[in-house]
Amino acid sequence: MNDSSDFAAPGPAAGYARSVAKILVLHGPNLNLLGDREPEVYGRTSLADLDTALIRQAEAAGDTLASYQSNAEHELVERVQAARHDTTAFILINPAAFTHTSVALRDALAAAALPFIEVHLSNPHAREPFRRQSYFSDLAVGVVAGFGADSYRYALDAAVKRLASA
Ligand code: CA2
Repeated sequence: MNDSSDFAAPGPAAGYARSVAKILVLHGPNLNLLGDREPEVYGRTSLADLDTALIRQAEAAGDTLASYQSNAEHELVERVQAARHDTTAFILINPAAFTHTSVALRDALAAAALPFIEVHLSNPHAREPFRRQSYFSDLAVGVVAGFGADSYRYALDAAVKRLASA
């Protein structure tokens, strides 16, 4: 489990007419290894550096962002359940291997009824056939895949825009 600091204080862009939105980023199993193993597939950015960049990006847009990584399915389910009650407005999730296996995490997101974007570093459709099945894509607002760490950046940009127009 790897919890970022609680929702950070709003950045300089805060104070505009719309309210500050809380965005939660969830990282699934083995993503704690980012930057350390298989850089040819998953890139050289560490999870800590990725989260720091996302927090800065969210704050620059006047929102706040917290992240959570776990290798355990039930911990991710519990974090999604908690998001129902902690004023999270939007979720970015890379379910990692649970993308292709987890009905439990899918059900948790459906029950939370919070908008979410499914994010992948690699393009699962260009890999082994078993990665083409996702338990999340049909519930997601959108899917961003194949751009390495930039996949998260693009997804956060889309989330911020959607929250601003909500
Ligand atoms: O491309 C993605 O983001 C994936 O969600 C990554 C998962 C994989 O099972 C999905 O099919 C696609 C695997 C995450 C493993 O993360 C590692 C990171 C660094 C080194 C080794 C594994």
